[in-house]
Amino acid sequence: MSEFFPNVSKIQYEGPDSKNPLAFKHYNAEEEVEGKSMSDHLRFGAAYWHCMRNPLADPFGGGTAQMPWDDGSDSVENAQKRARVFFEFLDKVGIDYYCFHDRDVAPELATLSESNAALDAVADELLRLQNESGKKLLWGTACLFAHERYAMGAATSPYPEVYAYAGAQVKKAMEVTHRLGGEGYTFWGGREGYGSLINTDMKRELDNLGRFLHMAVQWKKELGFEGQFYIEPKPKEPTKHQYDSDSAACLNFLREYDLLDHFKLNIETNHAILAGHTVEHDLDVAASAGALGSIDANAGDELLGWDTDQFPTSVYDTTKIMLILLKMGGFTTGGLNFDAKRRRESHEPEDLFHAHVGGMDVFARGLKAAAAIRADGRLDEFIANRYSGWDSGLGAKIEGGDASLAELEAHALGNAEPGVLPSGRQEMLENLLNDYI
Ligand code: XLS
Ligand code: NI
Ligand code: NI
Repeated sequence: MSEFFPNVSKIQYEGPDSKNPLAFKHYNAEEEVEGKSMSDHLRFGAAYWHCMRNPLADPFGGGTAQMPWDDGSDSVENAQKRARVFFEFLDKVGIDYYCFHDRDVAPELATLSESNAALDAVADELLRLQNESGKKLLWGTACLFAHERYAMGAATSPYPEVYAYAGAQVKKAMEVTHRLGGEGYTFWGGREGYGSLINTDMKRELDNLGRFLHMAVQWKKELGFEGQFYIEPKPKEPTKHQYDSDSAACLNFLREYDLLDHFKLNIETNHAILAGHTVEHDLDVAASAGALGSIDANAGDELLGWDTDQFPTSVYDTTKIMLILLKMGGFTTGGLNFDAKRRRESHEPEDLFHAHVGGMDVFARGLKAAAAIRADGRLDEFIANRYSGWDSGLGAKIEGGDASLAELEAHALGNAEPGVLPSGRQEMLENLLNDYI
């Protein structure tokens, strides 16, 4: 069998003292943390679009990525070959899951039926590769943003013909995801938003988006697809204002359109930051609503300020993410999908490995640090103490829902000023975190 990455062998765990750049120093798939293996905690996924299709272009220059296996054509054979390259990559890097868009894995051809047929043919090859390797599909999705027909939106387009095309694409992408045993299906509304309100009927667009997602729920039942639906928030880019701008906006939309029972959120680190939040904020908002489903693991660049989709490298960030995940009890259907691309300068196939190995190691460190912080217990204890006033007396009465403003007034009138409050100890707790990082 010919190898597409002849210079890279299967990545092994060599421990923290290893100097081998293509070895794990911290990610040891079988090692148990809090009674579960690292691979079960982290459920890593690789993004087909970035690994196999991203040419690494930027606004000032074309792609640099070396893809010697790719003949650049729109043929089904070329697409199937790419799938084989991808599965060799998954095998060598030790990632169990992957995610794709319909148009990453298969070409968009002259008509919808030709595109569907190509997608089916590539799905056959993906299924064969999955069966051979044991790799699994974390989630599938439809690309409803690249083609010019979607320039003004897909499920929020002013034009019903475009809406229908988007519906057809989602129907097919869900069917293929189901056929491949996908554990989830993601909706990312790349063009669902607006550039200017001056030409936009926002209420109508949102109502139509709600209808679209209800149709997807209906089709899911008909298909017998039991995977989890996700919505992925992002505040801007490509549109100026995207409807799914952050966790809170998504949750509000899902509640308003009676869809909350059917969806969870797929939170992407860099998108949360673009929304003006930390990723832990958006994760916490989703988790508090019982709707944290999956994570698109990447990082942004504070000095650039767009969706740079970099690989995660900060142990501090991954520790905070893992603290939230462990507190939630871990993923069920979701995982940590590296929705990240190499820099334009990292154009060699080998760089794909360096990028993912680093991302996996930094999450393993975050997992170990978070578990150690939880075992130490002082952070949780501090927070529990800080809010302990709510556990009895006045606090418990308020939280029990039986207090009125008149009672609060009576309490405040009958008691002295709350006085000097205990310190929030932010710096002490930040130091505690750093003790484990
Ligand atoms: C783009 C999004 C996209 C989704 C899938 O910014 O992150 O890659 O994850 O459509
Ligand atoms: Ni994403
Ligand atoms: Ni992104």
